[in-house]
Amino acid sequence: MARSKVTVVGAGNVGATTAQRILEAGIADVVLVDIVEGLAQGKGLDLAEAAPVVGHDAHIVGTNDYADSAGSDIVVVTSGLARQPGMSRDDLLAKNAGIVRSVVEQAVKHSPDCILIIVTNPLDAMCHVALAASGFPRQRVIGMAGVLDSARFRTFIAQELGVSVQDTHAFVLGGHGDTMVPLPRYSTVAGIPITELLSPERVQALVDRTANGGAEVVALLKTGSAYYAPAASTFEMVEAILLDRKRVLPCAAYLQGEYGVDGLFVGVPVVLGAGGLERVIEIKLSDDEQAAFEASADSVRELTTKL
Ligand code: NAI
Ligand code: 2OP
Repeated sequence: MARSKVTVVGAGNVGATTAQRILEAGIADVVLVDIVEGLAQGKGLDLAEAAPVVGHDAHIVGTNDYADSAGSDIVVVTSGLARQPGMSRDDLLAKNAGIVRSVVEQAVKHSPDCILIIVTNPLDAMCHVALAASGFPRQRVIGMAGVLDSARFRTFIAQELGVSVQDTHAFVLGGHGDTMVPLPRYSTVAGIPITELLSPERVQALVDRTANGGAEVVALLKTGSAYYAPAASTFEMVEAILLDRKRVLPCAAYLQGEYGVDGLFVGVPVVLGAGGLERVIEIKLSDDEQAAFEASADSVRELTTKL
């Protein structure tokens, strides 16, 4: 059976690390595309030369030409500018919208049946750009943010309680921004809500740290933003789709009435499988949670209006 094919656009930190994870899992051949001459080719060659040591047979091509990406099952879009210290995700809006639009137009020309996973920030707004530029149904345009935000929440819960990250589950809804909505009630350690295990003050501290998780890494790195956890999160979505795992993951999805929101990308739990976004899962929110979710949706709407 032929291996699946995944194109990763943007051979920067997130893109190249995502390519590495896909290759090392051996689940797809990867085409790495960048606009900078030689960058994707150089990283592609380097990744290919790691294969004998790692022991996988997946192929990697680095290129500036979308023709090489033809027939991809998934196209991951990471191209764009990353946040610098003091720069909000929203500052990136205009520049990255132009990049995402042109990348998606070129990619879907060669892979009309692909599933698009958008990573470029500001995430929810870039998903709108990709949906419009591709003309795809919502099942095939999905944004990566919730997996990352939940992973951060899980890390902090595990560190706080001295338990394995494996036994933590966390729920984060809303846009990928400062208004994201971590849901402590649905965040658990081996099924026990963290609200039973931690004081309200400690829960709030972890929630705040999660909402600022991206900025915390930017402030430390000073020259860019996080990429190991973002790449691992993107990989989890790629794997769920390629292996038709029906994983329930928080993703940016184009809502059509769910959670009382229509015509907007917002982070919600979805089922990811071979069909892409196969189902949106609606959970009952308390009045406070619904209000926070709506405030987060409003901030996404504000950005998309600027587009
Ligand atoms: P990076 O600067 O390391 O890589 C971006 C790459 O995109 C560069 O290699 C650049 O040459 C390339 N690029 C720019 N314009 C292009 C075009 N028109 N066509 C093809 N390639 C082009 O940045 P990094 O750290 O990889 O981040 C990438 C994006 O992902 C940023 O917008 C960042 O904010 C976002 N991000 C989103 C996350 C999320 O949770 N959704 C998490 C982490 C990053
Ligand atoms: C992050 O959350 C920058 O959105 C990126 O790390």
